[in-house]
Amino acid sequence: MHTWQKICGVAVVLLLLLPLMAGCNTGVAPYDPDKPLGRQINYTITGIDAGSGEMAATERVLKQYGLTERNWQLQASSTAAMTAQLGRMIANRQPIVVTGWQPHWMFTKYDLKFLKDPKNVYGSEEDIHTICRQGLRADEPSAYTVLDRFYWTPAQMSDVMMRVNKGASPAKAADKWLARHPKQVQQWLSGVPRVHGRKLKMTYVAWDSEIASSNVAAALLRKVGYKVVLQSMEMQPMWASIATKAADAMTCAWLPNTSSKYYHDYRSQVVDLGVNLRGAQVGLAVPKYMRDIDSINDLR
Ligand code: PBE
Repeated sequence: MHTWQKICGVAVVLLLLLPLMAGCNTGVAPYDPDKPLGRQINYTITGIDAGSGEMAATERVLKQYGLTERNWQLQASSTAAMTAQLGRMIANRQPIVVTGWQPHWMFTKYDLKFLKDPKNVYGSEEDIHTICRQGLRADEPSAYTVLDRFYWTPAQMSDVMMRVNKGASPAKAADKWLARHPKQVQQWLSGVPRVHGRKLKMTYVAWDSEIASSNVAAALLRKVGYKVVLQSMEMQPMWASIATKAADAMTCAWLPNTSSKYYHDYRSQVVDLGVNLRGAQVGLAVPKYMRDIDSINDLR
């Protein structure tokens, strides 16, 4: 190939790439209240892992609010990718709509608001439940008791999440949190017989909130003497792991709404240990500088 042919080739490739590169966020203009929001963000809601309950609920939102027929779409990614994109957009006051939830550090770190949901598709407040396998009570009474007692507040969960967001490893953040809350730990462990290196497996989905709760519960069980293995997976396999007794417990069931599909499917094969956190919430969220966008209806 002649040099000029190579130069032409490179030029053509660059020309083709330019519009793509512009589309990659830096080219998005800052939020403009005078333009329809859909056009500014390509009618796209930035989502999380496709298997999560909130993604399923958001698909229902798109239909029930007539957004699907207006070309709105939900883009699946992951918690990490969604929060990274949120951070980038906020740095430039660009528009973005995400699948948000609370407790989560995104609401601590950024000025966000949930969009009103007049049709109540997401449901109002959620509780998070601990679920264990059948037979755990008889096989591992100490673990059963501690998991049954485990209960904390949204502020406490946020505290652990924030530290992980700032770079602490989840296991360290959990240990430190327990060290700072000796009274609560004492209540959880009081009268529980110690064990010596018995194995326990917990499963979870890598949502930041559940990374925090699973690691704190695991750290607590280690204090009792258990060797706890934590394994992250998608939502359906997580429920199946408890139902089939491949795993012993998880702390990730958002009810009555977000996890309802799997709760319903597996209810008869698992044990519900009840609430470990009250007052959680899911919904679409936007930065507060998108002042005139207050309700899901405002996306239309
Ligand atoms: N979440 C966080 C989960 C439950 C916990 C809201 C991302 C979901 O299933 O959507």
